[in-house]
Amino acid sequence: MATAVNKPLPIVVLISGRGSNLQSIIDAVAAGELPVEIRAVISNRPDARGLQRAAQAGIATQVIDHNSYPDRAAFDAALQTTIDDYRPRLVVLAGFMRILTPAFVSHYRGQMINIHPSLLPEFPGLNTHQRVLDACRKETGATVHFVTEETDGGPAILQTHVPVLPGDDADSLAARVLEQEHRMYPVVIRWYAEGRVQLDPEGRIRFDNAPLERPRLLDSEAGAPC
Ligand code: NHR
Ligand code: GAR
Repeated sequence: MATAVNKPLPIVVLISGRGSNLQSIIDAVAAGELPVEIRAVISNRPDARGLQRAAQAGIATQVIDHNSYPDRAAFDAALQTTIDDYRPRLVVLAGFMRILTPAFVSHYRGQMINIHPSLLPEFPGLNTHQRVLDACRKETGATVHFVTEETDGGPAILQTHVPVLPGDDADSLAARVLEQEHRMYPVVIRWYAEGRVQLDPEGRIRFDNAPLERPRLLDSEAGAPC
């Protein structure tokens, strides 16, 4: 009898720029570590470098330029139509820089995740690393969360802590956090593909069929102390 093989999870990735998080997903799929099929990469910016990364990997690309639409609702409607043509089961925001309307978010409820470069709920929004430095924090990190109406306010699935070091500027701190982001996103997408993580109807996360009281931590899973 043939061995049963689960179908890969179809996903669409939304980007606005460099696309290094997209690359970490492409690389994990290519390495056989992530049971997903990236159906398309969509950018709101025509010049996003991530579009070249996608094309290089043989993935379909689309540009929905927000400047071509009169308002957020019209942009989101066009984005939604384009995404749904690919029939994804998960939408992945990877450095996507446009706040999404409640109508769009509710269409993908429990099926859209974001990675944000701070320990949410601290430092949501833009210019994160400079604000962490200005607040003299000794620690920052990154968070993968379900997307809800509240920007960067959805329930957190996975966090990683990263030290702020003497002499850091926003660029050096961003680079240290980004290294962890590149480990985190493939892990969470795999959990989702395996059905291990989901958003329940009350807006709480279930992980391995139990309520998740606090975000998982990547380093504790790697066996590090604390
Ligand atoms: N949309 C909703 N509804 N909920 C979230 O949690 C979202 C979201 C859209 C994007 C990513 C987020 C981040 O990780 C994200 C999460 C952009 C802005 C922003 O202010 C804020 C948060 C995030 C992304 N964008 C400006 C705007 O007016 C535009 C900035 C620009 O184009 O450079 O949309 O940090
Ligand atoms: C990443 O650090 C991501 O967490 C952050 O932007 C960078 C995108 O890099 N996202 C946001 O700040 C969203 N507002 P990438 O394009 O190389 O993946």
